[in-house]
Amino acid sequence: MLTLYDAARCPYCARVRIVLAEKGIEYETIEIDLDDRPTWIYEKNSTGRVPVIEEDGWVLPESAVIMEYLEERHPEPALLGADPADRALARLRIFRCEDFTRPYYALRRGESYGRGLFAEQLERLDARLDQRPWLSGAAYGLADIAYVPWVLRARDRLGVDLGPYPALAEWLSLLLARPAVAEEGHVVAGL
Ligand SMILES: N[C@@H](CCC(=O)N[C@@H](CS)C(=O)NCC(=O)O)C(=O)O
Repeated sequence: MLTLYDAARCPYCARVRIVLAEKGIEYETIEIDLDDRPTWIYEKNSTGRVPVIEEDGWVLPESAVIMEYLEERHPEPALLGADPADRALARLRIFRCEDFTRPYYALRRGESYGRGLFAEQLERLDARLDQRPWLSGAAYGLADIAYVPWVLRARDRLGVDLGPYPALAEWLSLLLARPAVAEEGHVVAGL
């Protein structure tokens, strides 16, 4: 049985929860209190951060690495495209996701420049999604899952209006039609 060291409010954990749900992988959750982390979590991950997964005593941190591990260990349903170019593009998007999340955190911290910087990132994402329906390439996959936790939290926790970004809003509604992502919507609603 796989164990996920998890925190409901953590968007990085959300990535892993969504992949686990998409693939129908059974797992147990150990909820970590981010305001009062147990010291033993440093034995699982030297940074003390979640998510971490554990299987038979083998531990793996880092959401992007965990997503790819789950994809390789449980290839069905596929969340990386068959075409190497699509796979590379999805990895590039995930690799550069911090360009998107840094402004999100600036906005969340209430920095004066946060709103403008995050709006720029939303515009970029919207323009991309206007050209192709998925961040992962020809089909829904890991890159979409990598971004959606922050988009959901921006909309539902920070009150960001997605109206000015129609392609992004459409992408989000397609994602929310998937039970794995809808479940994450409920998690965010309960935060
Ligand atoms: N690069 C890590 C980031 C994980 C991360 O920052 N998790 C946050 C919760 S959302 C955390 O554990 N924060 C505790 C801390 O920074 O001390 C990943 O992708 O898994």
